[in-house]
Amino acid sequence: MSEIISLFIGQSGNGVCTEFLKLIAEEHGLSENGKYQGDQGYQLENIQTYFEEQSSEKYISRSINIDVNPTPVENLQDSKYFPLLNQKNFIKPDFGNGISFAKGYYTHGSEISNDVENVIRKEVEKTNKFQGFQFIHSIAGGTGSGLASLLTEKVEEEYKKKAVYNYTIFPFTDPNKEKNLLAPYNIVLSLHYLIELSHFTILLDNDQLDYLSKKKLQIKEPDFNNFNSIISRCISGVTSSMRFPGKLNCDLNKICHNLIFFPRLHFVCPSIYPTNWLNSTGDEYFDIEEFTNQFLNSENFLVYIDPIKEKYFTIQSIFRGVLPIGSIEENLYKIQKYKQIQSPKWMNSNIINTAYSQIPPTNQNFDVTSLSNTTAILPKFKRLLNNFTNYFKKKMYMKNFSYDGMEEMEFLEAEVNFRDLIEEIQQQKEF
Ligand SMILES: Nc1nc2c(ncn2[C@@H]2O[C@H](COP(=O)(O)OP(=O)(O)OP(=O)(O)O)[C@@H](O)[C@H]2O)c(=O)[nH]1
Ligand SMILES: [Mg+2]
Repeated sequence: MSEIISLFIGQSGNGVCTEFLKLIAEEHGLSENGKYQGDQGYQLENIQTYFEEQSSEKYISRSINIDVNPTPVENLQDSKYFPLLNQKNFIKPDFGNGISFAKGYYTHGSEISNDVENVIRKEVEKTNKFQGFQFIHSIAGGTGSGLASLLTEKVEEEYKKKAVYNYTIFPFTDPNKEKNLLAPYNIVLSLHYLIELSHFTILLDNDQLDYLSKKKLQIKEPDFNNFNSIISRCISGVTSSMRFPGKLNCDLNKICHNLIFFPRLHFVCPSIYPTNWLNSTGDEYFDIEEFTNQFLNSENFLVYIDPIKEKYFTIQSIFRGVLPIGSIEENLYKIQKYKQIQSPKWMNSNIINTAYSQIPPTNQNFDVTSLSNTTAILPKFKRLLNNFTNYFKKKMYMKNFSYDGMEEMEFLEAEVNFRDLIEEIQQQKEF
């Protein structure tokens, strides 16, 4: 039993919270009021991962909900599963939106970080075998960028050796769909912190979530709830093998160990399959080869990438359901042997790690969530750096940051650090 504390930050983070809670409550057999009503022993075995038992078979989630504009946290009340949230862990002062990284990190951060740290400490004290923190946030706005960076820094300092990982949402590429003009700065300033502090960062983007909702889930006009339910399925998939019985189970530290060779190169691209799960139980036609190849298919990624000519450092795949493990392993072996995926020359031949949970997601027979550490992220990173540099060389909107005490030097450092990271990944691609 090892517990994970979730920090949902800003509008996006709290948006994901609703969908995530619904999903994991169902998986563990909890009613809307947190009462256990399931009938499968495995549901309770590791329920402690995300839930605390308050009284006999009554549970509450290990979550902390934070925003400086109280509306997203207050909107959680609309969720059927609201009673499962710990309202003592709501931090929702009314400062208006953050907008800039500087407000989130400095101005609002200094006002509320003590309160948040106290709440975190109390949550950690209630654990027996604490494994780490999962942050869920976007990095386009001020709160999800600045405040989430500050809190990532605080927990990394205080809880050394515990896993610190971030589910990080990138905005739409189309500037007309992104209301926050400061997003190009907020994104790179956050990445500067995530490079140094996050143990692994799982990249998500709204362009690709929109694509998946339309093409795979056949939703004509998807909204954030649809995006957030896809994200939640990924989070649940990542931790499924530590929550449910199976083979080769792995906890967060093991996933991190399997995926990350160079501490700075920890930005991983998630994929899930089947991605059309709303319309299918996934059992109409099951071809093991087709199934195991799916993590190479760019259509199943939750971040827009084109992995075809790219290199993979490592892949962690977590399979769910009663599956022919021998055939899967054999097929993965063939994929590597016949070089269907390329990796840097220094890598050993086995770059795909697997974990198996016998329990599939609710209403589904099988599923696989994969995390790929790949150079395919380069075009996206280069574009983000370019957007930042275009702004910065003209010193656009700098007053929004200097007003909250941020100096130009910090922008320069962030730019250099992010450029270095891109070069480090590029070098690996050429190896
Ligand atoms: N996937 C997803 N994206 C969202 C959601 N809500 C907002 N976004 C996107 O996230 C970005 C803005 O981030 P927000 O989470 O609204 O910002 P914030 O962290 O609250 O920061 P401030 O409001 O500036 O203080 C924009 O690109 C939005 O399109 C959501 O529920 N899910
Ligand atoms: Mg906000």
